[in-house]
Amino acid sequence: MKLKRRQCFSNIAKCAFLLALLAVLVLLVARMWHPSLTAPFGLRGSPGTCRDEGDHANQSSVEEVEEATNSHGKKNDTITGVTGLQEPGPVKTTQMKGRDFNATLVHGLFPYIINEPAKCQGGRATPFLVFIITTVASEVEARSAIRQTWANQTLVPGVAVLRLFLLGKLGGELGGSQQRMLQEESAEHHDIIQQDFVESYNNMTLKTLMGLHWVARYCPHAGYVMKTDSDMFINTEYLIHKLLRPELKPKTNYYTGRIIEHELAHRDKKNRWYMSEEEYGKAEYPAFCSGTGYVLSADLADKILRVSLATHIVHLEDVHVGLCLSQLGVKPTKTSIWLFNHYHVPFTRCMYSNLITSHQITPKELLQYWTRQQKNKNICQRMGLGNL
Ligand SMILES: *[C@@H]1O[C@H](CO)[C@@H](O)[C@H](O)[C@H]1NC(C)=O
Ligand SMILES: *[C@@H]1O[C@H](CO)[C@@H](O)[C@H](O)[C@H]1NC(C)=O
Ligand SMILES: *[C@@H]1O[C@H](CO)[C@@H](O)[C@H](O)[C@H]1NC(C)=O
Ligand SMILES: *[C@@H]1O[C@H](CO)[C@@H](O)[C@H](O)[C@H]1NC(C)=O
Ligand SMILES: CC(=O)N[C@H]1CO[C@H](CO)[C@@H](O)[C@@H]1O
Repeated sequence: MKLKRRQCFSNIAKCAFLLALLAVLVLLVARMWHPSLTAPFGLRGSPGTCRDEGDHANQSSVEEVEEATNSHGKKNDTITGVTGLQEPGPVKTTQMKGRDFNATLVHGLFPYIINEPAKCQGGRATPFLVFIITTVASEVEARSAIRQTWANQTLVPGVAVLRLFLLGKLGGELGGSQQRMLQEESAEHHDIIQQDFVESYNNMTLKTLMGLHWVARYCPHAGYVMKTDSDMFINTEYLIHKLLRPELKPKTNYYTGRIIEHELAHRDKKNRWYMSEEEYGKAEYPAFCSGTGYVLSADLADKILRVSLATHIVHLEDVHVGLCLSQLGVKPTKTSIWLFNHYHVPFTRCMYSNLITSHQITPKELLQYWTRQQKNKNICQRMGLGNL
């Protein structure tokens, strides 16, 4: 009797598990064919989003918002929620012509306020992978969670990983006190770099270029660079062992991530991704990888910087990097559609063992997901879900 009941329960459990798996599969497949079907994945959480969904009859449709969310992986309300960040205003095109080219290559576009010039020569092996992570001073909790999880520099045995958080500078009184805290955090962790430009959404490209300058100048022999944000889950082991593979000769001119193709420049001033014709004249962007997480072979850091200096800087950082690379003739490399996700993938330990990025992750979620995924990663690999 006892045995029977247990059997019965275990059958129910099996059934439920299979059904759940099936449901997830169906959703994923549906998403692939018709992204808007599963909009809630991309549009979870924040109050701003609910409002969008509530009266979207007269606003941008959920599909439009989702599409916008997907194209760059950021909702238009995320940035205004961040304390101290200036809201997007009119963008002044940052002209690079007329700058001292050589001096800029050496010193960076702006003076460093916090730098870690010797971090790459720390005595350990040449870094295989450098994470450059955009963040703002107030995101203390996110940086702490990231240090303990995917950007742990000693996570992968035998593979040297470096982590750098990228920051601009906040003005005002709040900026002053945050700056002091940031200096302390930097003294403790040695993983922060900051340049003297205004911390704002419009200056996101300057942040990425700071990270690329750091790699080109202080760590030119690194293998790869991954640019990502502070609200991401990254499966570092998958990225290193299954995609980049340290046992192979490092690639050059390599660029990959969530590829966005045939994206039109938004000409509506109210759009979060508004792009004036002065800033970018053509209708369509060349293929680029979503700024939520893209990987470059480290040789591209210097090349992108040089192209940026020779032309001008477009304020959408992922578009800018894509533009520079298209000028260099470097096309994004296609990978499995499941690896780089610019939306929040619903958590299952096996799903997260077989992806590289998932977006809109709170620090609390990151710690939870990480612990659960790490405990189960070997089981999930054996289940052979790697090709999903
Ligand atoms: C910049 O450096 C290159 C090579 O090092 C040199 O040929 C060139 O004259 C320099 N340009 C200026 C403006 O200093
Ligand atoms: C980083 O990972 C190593 C190996 O798993 C672990 O021993 C260490 O505690 C981790 N560091 C942090 C800051 O969590
Ligand atoms: C950065 O952004 C602010 C606000 O959007 C702008 O005023 C400033 O000119 C930008 N550039 C620099 C170098 O700070
Ligand atoms: C976000 O979108 C809403 C409506 O879709 C708009 O009113 C608001 O100005 C936008 N905010 C930003 C920062 O672009
Ligand atoms: C309140 C609001 O946003 N109203 C707008 C609804 O849409 C029409 C047509 O696009 C606009 O003219 C209204 O201003």
